[in-house]
Amino acid sequence: MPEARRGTIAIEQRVLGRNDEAAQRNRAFFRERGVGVVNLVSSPGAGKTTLLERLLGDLRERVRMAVVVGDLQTDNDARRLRGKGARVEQITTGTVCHLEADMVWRAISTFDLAELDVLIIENVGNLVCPAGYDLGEDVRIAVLATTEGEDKPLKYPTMFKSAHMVLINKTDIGGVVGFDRDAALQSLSRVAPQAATYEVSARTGQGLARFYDDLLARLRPA
Ligand SMILES: Nc1nc2c(ncn2[C@@H]2O[C@H](COP(=O)(O)OP(=O)(O)O)[C@@H](O)[C@H]2O)c(=O)[nH]1
Ligand SMILES: [Mg+2]
Repeated sequence: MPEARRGTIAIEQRVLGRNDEAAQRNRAFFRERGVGVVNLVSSPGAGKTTLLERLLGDLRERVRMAVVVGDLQTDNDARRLRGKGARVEQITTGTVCHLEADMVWRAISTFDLAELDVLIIENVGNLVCPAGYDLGEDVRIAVLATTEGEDKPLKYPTMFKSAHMVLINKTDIGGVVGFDRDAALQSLSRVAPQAATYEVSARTGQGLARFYDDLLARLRPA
């Protein structure tokens, strides 16, 4: 292997190692305080914010929630999510294509965790970078929209392999865009057999009730 490439790999490993340490600190901190943490990942536009807009309303009587949302620029998503009873903090990453454990740590530094059951982190839209960055979450949810095509789990396996739950979103328009449901389910069972899969529409709410129950069960083990 060329010297320069070896050097790059060594730096990447150091960065990931530092992030893993910060993620372990986050995880211990949240566990001690009884806060369940979700890391929501997908490509841009798969429907993460739309899902959260609905979820915050649907679950507000059952759990006390807060959201940290990451984007390269703008606080558009935070503005969309405010006013639903949950505290919302936006992280703008500039040029960084994923959230890191330390960014989450800083974003929640003024949160009163005693008033919280669940923290949901909407990661930067990207099917590649966020996969390697543990944030200290309990549950990683990957969203795959029907509009992206059924082969994405095969093309971006690392993200799906690391997910506990996968949402196939935009099922309301799957027919129109020619989404091959069987092929998608097959891709997922090959690449991510560990993940529980849900077919949903964040637009209509279809399929979300079972997802909500399973998510809360994972976050608050009896
Ligand atoms: N038809 C349909 N559109 C959706 C659904 N979920 C999200 N969208 C649309 O997809 C676009 C991107 O959604 P957004 O929530 O911003 O995606 P994000 O980038 O993953 O946060 C918006 O125009 C949403 O209205 C869905 O279930 N069905
Ligand atoms: Mg969003």
